[in-house]
Amino acid sequence: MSQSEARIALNEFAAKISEEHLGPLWDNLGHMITLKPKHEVIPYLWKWQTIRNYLLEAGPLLALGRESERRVIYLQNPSLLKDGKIGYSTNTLYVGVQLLLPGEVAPSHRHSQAAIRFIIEGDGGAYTTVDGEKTYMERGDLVLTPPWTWHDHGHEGTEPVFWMDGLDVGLVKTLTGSFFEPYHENKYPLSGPPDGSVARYASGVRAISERKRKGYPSPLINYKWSNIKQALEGLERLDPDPYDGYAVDYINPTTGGSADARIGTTMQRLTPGMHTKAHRHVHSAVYHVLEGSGYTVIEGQKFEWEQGDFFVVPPWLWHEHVNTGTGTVHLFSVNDRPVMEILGLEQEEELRDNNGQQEVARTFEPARLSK
Ligand code: GTQ
Repeated sequence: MSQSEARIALNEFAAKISEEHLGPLWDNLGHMITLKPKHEVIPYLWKWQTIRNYLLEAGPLLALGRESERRVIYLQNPSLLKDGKIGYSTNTLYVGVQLLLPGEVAPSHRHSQAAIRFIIEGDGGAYTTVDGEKTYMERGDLVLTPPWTWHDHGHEGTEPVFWMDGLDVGLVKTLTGSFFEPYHENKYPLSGPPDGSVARYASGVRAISERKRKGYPSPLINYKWSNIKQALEGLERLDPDPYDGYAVDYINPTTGGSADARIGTTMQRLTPGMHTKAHRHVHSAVYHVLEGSGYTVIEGQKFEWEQGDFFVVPPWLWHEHVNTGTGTVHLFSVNDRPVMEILGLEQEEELRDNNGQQEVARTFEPARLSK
Protein backbone atom coordinates (compact mmCIF):
# COMPACT_ATOMS: atom_id res chain seq x y z
CA MET A 1 0.00 0.00 0.00
CA SER A 2 1.38 3.44 -0.93
CA GLN A 3 1.48 6.27 1.61
CA SER A 4 -1.51 8.02 0.06
CA GLU A 5 -3.48 4.79 -0.09
CA ALA A 6 -2.71 4.21 3.58
CA ARG A 7 -3.92 7.76 4.40
CA ILE A 8 -7.17 7.19 2.51
CA ALA A 9 -7.70 3.88 4.29
CA LEU A 10 -7.09 5.55 7.65
CA ASN A 11 -9.54 8.36 6.84
CA GLU A 12 -12.15 5.81 5.85
CA PHE A 13 -11.44 3.93 9.05
CA ALA A 14 -11.87 7.14 11.09
CA ALA A 15 -15.18 7.87 9.36
CA LYS A 16 -16.37 4.34 10.06
CA ILE A 17 -15.62 4.30 13.78
CA SER A 18 -17.06 7.82 14.20
CA GLU A 19 -20.49 6.31 13.45
CA GLU A 20 -20.13 4.43 16.74
CA HIS A 21 -19.02 7.63 18.52
CA LEU A 22 -15.40 6.51 18.63
CA GLY A 23 -12.39 8.61 17.68
CA PRO A 24 -8.79 7.85 16.58
CA LEU A 25 -6.29 9.43 18.98
CA TRP A 26 -3.61 9.61 16.25
CA ASP A 27 -5.56 12.41 14.53
CA ASN A 28 -6.37 14.36 17.69
CA LEU A 29 -3.55 14.01 20.19
CA GLY A 30 -2.01 17.37 19.22
CA HIS A 31 -5.32 19.12 19.81
CA MET A 32 -5.93 17.46 23.16
CA ILE A 33 -2.43 17.74 24.58
CA THR A 34 -1.06 21.03 23.25
CA LEU A 35 2.60 21.98 23.56
CA LYS A 36 1.59 24.99 25.66
CA PRO A 37 -1.65 26.50 26.97
CA LYS A 38 -4.08 27.21 24.12
CA HIS A 39 -7.22 29.23 24.71
CA GLU A 40 -9.53 31.86 23.25
CA VAL A 41 -9.23 34.47 26.02
CA ILE A 42 -7.95 37.75 24.63
CA PRO A 43 -6.44 40.59 26.61
CA TYR A 44 -8.95 43.44 26.84
CA LEU A 45 -9.52 46.70 28.73
CA TRP A 46 -12.71 48.42 29.91
CA LYS A 47 -12.85 52.12 30.88
CA TRP A 48 -14.26 52.97 34.30
CA GLN A 49 -16.29 55.94 33.05
CA THR A 50 -18.11 53.74 30.51
CA ILE A 51 -19.09 51.14 33.12
CA ARG A 52 -20.01 53.77 35.73
CA ASN A 53 -22.22 55.75 33.34
CA TYR A 54 -24.08 52.65 32.13
CA LEU A 55 -24.65 51.50 35.72
CA LEU A 56 -26.12 54.89 36.65
CA GLU A 57 -28.35 54.62 33.59
CA ALA A 58 -29.48 51.15 34.77
CA GLY A 59 -30.21 52.56 38.25
CA PRO A 60 -33.76 53.83 37.68
CA LEU A 61 -34.45 51.16 35.02
CA LEU A 62 -33.93 48.14 37.26
CA ALA A 63 -35.69 47.64 40.59
CA LEU A 64 -33.87 45.35 43.00
CA GLY A 65 -35.82 42.32 44.15
CA ARG A 66 -36.17 38.59 43.60
CA GLU A 67 -36.52 38.97 39.84
CA SER A 68 -33.31 40.89 39.34
CA GLU A 69 -31.25 39.87 42.45
CA ARG A 70 -28.36 42.25 41.65
CA ARG A 71 -27.71 45.37 39.54
CA VAL A 72 -24.48 44.31 37.89
CA ILE A 73 -22.80 44.95 34.55
CA TYR A 74 -20.10 42.40 33.84
CA LEU A 75 -16.98 42.22 31.68
CA GLN A 76 -17.53 40.05 28.61
CA ASN A 77 -14.30 38.90 27.04
CA PRO A 78 -15.10 39.44 23.32
CA SER A 79 -13.66 36.09 22.29
CA LEU A 80 -15.76 34.16 24.84
CA LEU A 81 -19.04 35.46 23.44
CA LYS A 82 -19.17 33.20 20.40
CA ASP A 83 -21.77 30.47 19.79
CA GLY A 84 -24.42 32.13 21.96
CA LYS A 85 -22.21 31.92 25.03
CA ILE A 86 -22.77 34.39 27.89
CA GLY A 87 -19.11 35.34 28.08
CA TYR A 88 -17.10 35.81 31.24
CA SER A 89 -13.87 37.70 31.72
CA THR A 90 -11.55 34.67 31.41
CA ASN A 91 -12.18 30.92 31.11
CA THR A 92 -12.48 30.64 34.86
CA LEU A 93 -13.21 34.13 36.21
CA TYR A 94 -16.22 36.41 36.07
CA VAL A 95 -15.88 40.08 37.02
CA GLY A 96 -18.77 42.53 37.27
CA VAL A 97 -19.40 45.96 38.74
CA GLN A 98 -22.37 46.31 41.08
CA LEU A 99 -24.32 49.47 41.89
CA LEU A 100 -26.38 49.83 45.06
CA LEU A 101 -28.39 53.00 45.64
CA PRO A 102 -29.16 54.47 49.08
CA GLY A 103 -31.88 52.50 50.87
CA GLU A 104 -31.74 49.51 48.52
CA VAL A 105 -31.34 45.88 49.55
CA ALA A 106 -29.95 43.18 47.26
CA PRO A 107 -31.70 40.11 48.73
CA SER A 108 -29.96 37.29 50.55
CA HIS A 109 -28.92 34.19 48.64
CA ARG A 110 -26.12 31.66 48.49
CA HIS A 111 -24.31 29.81 45.72
CA SER A 112 -21.49 27.34 45.30
CA GLN A 113 -19.39 29.89 43.40
CA ALA A 114 -16.83 31.75 45.52
CA ALA A 115 -17.25 35.53 45.45
CA ILE A 116 -15.13 38.50 46.42
CA ARG A 117 -16.02 42.20 46.41
CA PHE A 118 -13.58 45.06 46.02
CA ILE A 119 -15.03 48.46 46.92
CA ILE A 120 -14.52 51.19 44.32
CA GLU A 121 -16.69 54.15 45.29
CA GLY A 122 -19.16 55.10 48.05
CA ASP A 123 -19.56 56.88 51.34
CA GLY A 124 -19.15 53.87 53.59
CA GLY A 125 -22.85 53.37 54.37
CA ALA A 126 -23.17 50.21 52.29
CA TYR A 127 -22.71 46.80 53.86
CA THR A 128 -22.64 43.11 53.04
CA THR A 129 -23.92 40.53 55.50
CA VAL A 130 -22.10 37.19 55.31
CA ASP A 131 -23.74 34.35 57.29
CA GLY A 132 -25.07 36.94 59.73
CA GLU A 133 -21.96 39.10 60.07
CA LYS A 134 -22.55 42.60 58.79
CA THR A 135 -19.51 44.42 57.44
CA TYR A 136 -19.46 48.02 56.25
CA MET A 137 -17.61 48.52 52.99
CA GLU A 138 -15.22 51.39 52.33
CA ARG A 139 -13.20 52.19 49.20
CA GLY A 140 -10.29 49.75 48.84
CA ASP A 141 -11.75 47.06 51.13
CA LEU A 142 -11.82 43.42 50.00
CA VAL A 143 -14.89 41.52 51.25
CA LEU A 144 -15.20 37.73 51.00
CA THR A 145 -18.38 35.76 50.54
CA PRO A 146 -17.06 32.18 50.58
CA PRO A 147 -18.91 29.45 48.66
CA TRP A 148 -22.36 28.59 50.04
CA THR A 149 -22.46 31.43 52.60
CA TRP A 150 -25.66 33.51 52.77
CA HIS A 151 -25.11 37.09 51.65
CA ASP A 152 -27.17 40.22 51.13
CA HIS A 153 -26.14 43.80 50.47
CA GLY A 154 -27.73 46.95 51.88
CA HIS A 155 -27.09 50.67 51.88
CA GLU A 156 -27.63 53.05 54.81
CA GLY A 157 -25.63 55.94 53.28
CA THR A 158 -26.58 58.74 50.92
CA GLU A 159 -24.37 58.26 47.82
CA PRO A 160 -24.43 55.49 45.19
CA VAL A 161 -21.91 52.74 45.97
CA PHE A 162 -19.98 50.83 43.31
CA TRP A 163 -17.95 47.70 43.84
CA MET A 164 -16.23 45.00 41.80
CA ASP A 165 -17.57 41.43 42.05
CA GLY A 166 -15.22 38.53 41.28
CA LEU A 167 -16.72 35.02 41.04
CA ASP A 168 -15.27 31.74 39.74
CA VAL A 169 -18.26 31.31 37.42
CA GLY A 170 -16.36 29.78 34.50
CA LEU A 171 -14.47 27.35 36.69
CA VAL A 172 -17.58 26.12 38.51
CA LYS A 173 -19.47 25.81 35.21
CA THR A 174 -16.66 23.73 33.68
CA LEU A 175 -16.60 21.54 36.78
CA THR A 176 -20.44 21.31 36.73
CA GLY A 177 -20.71 22.32 40.38
CA SER A 178 -23.20 25.20 40.28
CA PHE A 179 -25.89 25.44 42.96
CA PHE A 180 -27.99 28.46 43.93
CA GLU A 181 -30.53 29.06 46.68
CA PRO A 182 -32.49 32.23 47.51
CA TYR A 183 -33.10 32.96 51.21
CA HIS A 184 -36.80 33.12 52.15
CA GLU A 185 -36.43 36.70 53.37
CA ASN A 186 -34.58 39.69 51.94
CA LYS A 187 -32.16 39.99 54.85
CA TYR A 188 -30.42 37.15 56.64
CA PRO A 189 -30.63 37.56 60.46
CA LEU A 190 -27.60 39.11 62.16
CA SER A 191 -25.64 36.79 64.44
CA GLY A 192 -23.48 39.38 66.24
CA PRO A 193 -22.20 42.96 66.12
CA PRO A 194 -20.93 44.36 62.79
CA ASP A 195 -17.34 43.61 61.77
CA GLY A 196 -16.76 40.96 64.45
CA SER A 197 -14.22 39.15 62.27
CA VAL A 198 -12.28 42.38 61.65
CA ALA A 199 -12.05 42.87 65.42
CA ARG A 200 -10.87 39.29 65.94
CA TYR A 201 -8.36 38.92 63.06
CA ALA A 202 -7.51 41.97 60.99
CA SER A 203 -4.18 43.11 62.43
CA GLY A 204 -2.07 40.01 61.81
CA VAL A 205 -2.88 38.83 65.34
CA ARG A 206 -6.02 37.00 66.44
CA ALA A 207 -8.24 37.10 69.47
CA ILE A 208 -7.43 34.16 71.77
CA SER A 209 -11.05 33.02 71.55
CA GLU A 210 -10.20 31.98 67.96
CA ARG A 211 -7.23 29.69 68.81
CA LYS A 212 -9.00 26.51 67.73
CA ARG A 213 -10.14 27.84 64.38
CA LYS A 214 -8.23 26.56 61.35
CA GLY A 215 -9.08 25.91 57.74
CA TYR A 216 -11.55 27.14 55.17
CA PRO A 217 -13.31 29.45 54.74
CA SER A 218 -11.33 32.38 56.05
CA PRO A 219 -12.84 33.65 59.31
CA LEU A 220 -11.92 37.21 58.25
CA ILE A 221 -14.43 38.60 55.78
CA ASN A 222 -13.27 42.20 55.32
CA TYR A 223 -9.62 43.01 54.51
CA LYS A 224 -9.63 46.75 55.27
CA TRP A 225 -7.71 48.94 52.84
CA SER A 226 -6.05 50.87 55.68
CA ASN A 227 -4.36 47.62 56.83
CA ILE A 228 -3.32 46.53 53.33
CA LYS A 229 -1.89 49.98 52.61
CA GLN A 230 0.19 49.81 55.77
CA ALA A 231 1.55 46.40 54.76
CA LEU A 232 2.57 47.76 51.34
CA GLU A 233 4.33 50.71 52.94
CA GLY A 234 6.34 48.22 55.01
CA LEU A 235 7.25 46.24 51.87
CA GLU A 236 8.75 49.35 50.28
CA ARG A 237 11.75 48.94 52.58
CA LEU A 238 12.57 45.70 50.73
CA ASP A 239 13.37 44.88 47.11
CA PRO A 240 10.29 44.85 44.87
CA ASP A 241 9.27 41.71 43.01
CA PRO A 242 10.77 41.99 39.49
CA TYR A 243 7.45 41.23 37.74
CA ASP A 244 4.85 42.66 40.12
CA GLY A 245 6.46 45.48 42.11
CA TYR A 246 5.56 45.65 45.79
CA ALA A 247 2.81 43.08 45.99
CA VAL A 248 0.81 41.12 48.55
CA ASP A 249 -1.60 38.20 48.36
CA TYR A 250 -4.61 38.41 50.66
CA ILE A 251 -4.41 35.39 52.98
CA ASN A 252 -6.61 33.32 55.24
CA PRO A 253 -5.14 34.12 58.69
CA THR A 254 -5.70 30.57 59.96
CA THR A 255 -3.91 28.76 57.10
CA GLY A 256 -1.62 31.27 55.38
CA GLY A 257 -3.22 30.15 52.09
CA SER A 258 -5.27 32.26 49.72
CA ALA A 259 -7.98 34.37 51.46
CA ASP A 260 -10.56 32.70 49.25
CA ALA A 261 -9.58 29.09 48.63
CA ARG A 262 -10.28 29.27 44.87
CA ILE A 263 -10.13 32.94 43.84
CA GLY A 264 -6.68 34.44 44.37
CA THR A 265 -6.59 38.13 45.37
CA THR A 266 -3.53 40.35 45.03
CA MET A 267 -2.67 44.02 45.53
CA GLN A 268 0.35 45.52 43.76
CA ARG A 269 2.02 48.87 44.39
CA LEU A 270 4.11 50.44 41.62
CA THR A 271 6.14 53.49 42.59
CA PRO A 272 6.46 56.39 40.09
CA GLY A 273 8.57 55.38 37.08
CA MET A 274 8.54 51.69 37.98
CA HIS A 275 8.66 49.37 34.94
CA THR A 276 8.50 45.68 35.83
CA LYS A 277 10.00 42.80 33.89
CA ALA A 278 7.83 40.60 31.72
CA HIS A 279 6.76 37.10 32.66
CA ARG A 280 3.96 34.69 31.77
CA HIS A 281 2.11 32.12 33.84
CA VAL A 282 -0.69 29.59 33.54
CA HIS A 283 -3.10 31.45 35.81
CA SER A 284 -5.27 34.22 34.38
CA ALA A 285 -6.12 37.50 36.12
CA VAL A 286 -8.56 40.39 35.96
CA TYR A 287 -7.16 43.71 37.15
CA HIS A 288 -8.80 46.78 38.62
CA VAL A 289 -6.86 50.04 38.88
CA LEU A 290 -7.53 51.32 42.39
CA GLU A 291 -5.38 54.40 41.79
CA GLY A 292 -2.72 55.83 39.53
CA SER A 293 -2.05 55.70 35.81
CA GLY A 294 0.21 53.77 33.50
CA TYR A 295 0.09 50.86 31.10
CA THR A 296 0.52 47.12 30.86
CA VAL A 297 2.15 45.49 27.84
CA ILE A 298 0.50 42.15 27.02
CA GLU A 299 2.11 40.18 24.13
CA GLY A 300 3.48 43.36 22.60
CA GLN A 301 0.20 45.28 22.91
CA LYS A 302 0.07 48.37 25.13
CA PHE A 303 -2.99 48.70 27.40
CA GLU A 304 -3.11 52.22 28.85
CA TRP A 305 -5.04 52.54 32.09
CA GLU A 306 -6.10 55.07 34.68
CA GLN A 307 -8.02 54.97 37.95
CA GLY A 308 -11.05 52.67 37.86
CA ASP A 309 -10.23 50.79 34.64
CA PHE A 310 -10.32 46.99 34.33
CA PHE A 311 -8.18 44.73 32.16
CA VAL A 312 -7.66 41.02 31.55
CA VAL A 313 -4.34 39.17 31.56
CA PRO A 314 -5.09 35.81 29.86
CA PRO A 315 -3.17 32.59 30.60
CA TRP A 316 0.40 32.24 29.34
CA LEU A 317 0.80 35.66 27.71
CA TRP A 318 3.84 37.87 28.35
CA HIS A 319 3.00 40.94 30.44
CA GLU A 320 4.73 43.75 32.29
CA HIS A 321 3.44 46.84 34.14
CA VAL A 322 4.54 50.49 34.02
CA ASN A 323 3.67 53.43 36.26
CA THR A 324 3.79 56.56 34.05
CA GLY A 325 2.20 58.96 36.55
CA THR A 326 3.62 61.07 39.35
CA GLY A 327 1.71 59.19 42.06
CA THR A 328 1.67 55.68 43.45
CA VAL A 329 -0.16 53.00 41.43
CA HIS A 330 -2.27 50.40 43.22
CA LEU A 331 -3.49 47.49 41.09
CA PHE A 332 -5.96 45.03 42.60
CA SER A 333 -6.48 41.71 40.82
CA VAL A 334 -8.38 38.45 41.06
CA ASN A 335 -6.86 35.30 39.61
CA ASP A 336 -7.22 31.53 39.44
CA ARG A 337 -3.73 30.85 40.78
CA PRO A 338 -4.91 28.94 43.90
CA VAL A 339 -6.72 26.43 41.67
CA MET A 340 -3.74 26.05 39.35
CA GLU A 341 -1.49 25.52 42.39
CA ILE A 342 -3.77 22.95 44.03
CA LEU A 343 -4.04 21.02 40.75
CA GLY A 344 -0.29 21.19 40.12
CA LEU A 345 -0.81 23.14 36.87
CA GLU A 346 0.89 26.45 37.65
CA GLN A 347 4.01 27.28 35.59
CA GLU A 348 5.86 30.56 35.26
CA GLU A 349 8.47 31.78 32.80
CA GLU A 350 10.49 35.00 32.70
CA LEU A 351 11.23 36.83 29.47
CA ARG A 352 14.98 36.67 28.83
CA ASP A 353 15.36 38.74 25.66
CA ASN A 354 15.65 42.51 25.52
CA ASN A 355 16.52 42.87 29.22
CA GLY A 356 13.23 41.21 30.18
CA GLN A 357 10.97 43.77 28.53
CA GLN A 358 8.81 43.48 25.43
CA GLU A 359 8.84 45.57 22.26
CA VAL A 360 5.57 47.49 21.99
CA ALA A 361 4.06 46.73 18.57
CA ARG A 362 0.64 48.39 18.96
CA THR A 363 -1.68 50.17 21.37
CA PHE A 364 -5.05 48.75 22.40
CA GLU A 365 -8.25 50.45 21.23
CA PRO A 366 -11.58 49.04 22.45
CA ALA A 367 -13.57 47.53 19.59
CA ARG A 368 -17.34 48.04 19.52
CA LEU A 369 -19.44 45.01 18.76
CA SER A 370 -21.43 45.68 15.59
CA LYS A 371 -24.83 44.04 15.38
O1 GTQ B 1 -23.72 40.12 44.86
O2 GTQ B 1 -24.24 38.09 45.29
O3 GTQ B 1 -21.88 40.03 40.27
O4 GTQ B 1 -24.59 36.44 43.31
C1 GTQ B 1 -22.91 37.92 40.47
C2 GTQ B 1 -23.61 37.02 41.24
C3 GTQ B 1 -22.86 39.45 42.30
C4 GTQ B 1 -23.86 38.94 44.50
C5 GTQ B 1 -22.56 39.13 41.00
C6 GTQ B 1 -23.92 37.33 42.56
C7 GTQ B 1 -23.55 38.56 43.10
